[in-house]
Amino acid sequence: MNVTFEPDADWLVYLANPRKPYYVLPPGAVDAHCHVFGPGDVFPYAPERKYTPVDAPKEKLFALRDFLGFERQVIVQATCHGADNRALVDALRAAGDQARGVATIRPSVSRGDLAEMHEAGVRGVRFNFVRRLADPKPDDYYRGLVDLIAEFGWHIVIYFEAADLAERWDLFTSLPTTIVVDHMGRPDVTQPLDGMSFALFQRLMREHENVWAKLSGAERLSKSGPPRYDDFIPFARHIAQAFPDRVIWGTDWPHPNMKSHMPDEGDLVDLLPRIAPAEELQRKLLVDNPMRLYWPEEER
Ligand code: 0GY
Repeated sequence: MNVTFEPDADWLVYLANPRKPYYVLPPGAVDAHCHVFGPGDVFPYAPERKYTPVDAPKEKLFALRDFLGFERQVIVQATCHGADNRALVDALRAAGDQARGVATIRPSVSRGDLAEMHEAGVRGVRFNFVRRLADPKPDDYYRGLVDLIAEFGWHIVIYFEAADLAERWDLFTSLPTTIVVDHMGRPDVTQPLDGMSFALFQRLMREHENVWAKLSGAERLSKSGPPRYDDFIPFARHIAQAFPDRVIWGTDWPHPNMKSHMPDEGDLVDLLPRIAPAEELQRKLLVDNPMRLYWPEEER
């Protein structure tokens, strides 16, 4: 029997008709952070989820890709699906070579499941330390998962609150793969760029060449708000200029758990030339870097 899910009462739904961005994306641009939700009656939301969204199916995601001018997408397993990656795998199979994925796994995952996900286009796992999204586990739990993915050459995406970086420092700095930090480690953008918290994140990147940053999340982190998200820009630009070969960017569609407003993806894409003013930097952020990580030469 199919189950119907009632979305959270305060759930904000993605815009049906975002505006066309003024900024023209470079050929081959990759949206390196987006999600699919359900549909819940086909791919049920996980019993342990912390929120129930409005469905955001693959067809809408692909239409947004084409509308904005992206060529490829990296679809990241959302916590509302727990470690049931069926909706992700379904979207990856439908997108073919135009998408890669980042999964969530548990220690009980079988080698066969991992191989199937790899074949569908999964190239990484996500460790989520944000308490309102997932229950945190001891470091050894994550180390066990690292062993499981080793033979597939997958990398690790980590999502955490800035305040929690110090506590997980030893774990993060001992992970053996490329590490991609979601939304730049969620800095408090009302603080100065050289404030203690963001300084620690910059140290993480400076001292560990395997650490990359996703310069996404303007709509989540900004206090000044849309459409320009002015307070977010210096943080993203600073990281882009300091680590031009280790930054990627994504829309974060369909923007789970937004409470203040629902962003227009046209506005988000138009932040890109402000984050990366030079054309060469834009190409690295949007094409060269995500391609190296998700579509390496040997797979093209
Ligand atoms: C994001 C951010 C959030 C949610 C998730 O997987 C998720 O549920 O990542 C959030 O609520 O901050 O990147 O989508």
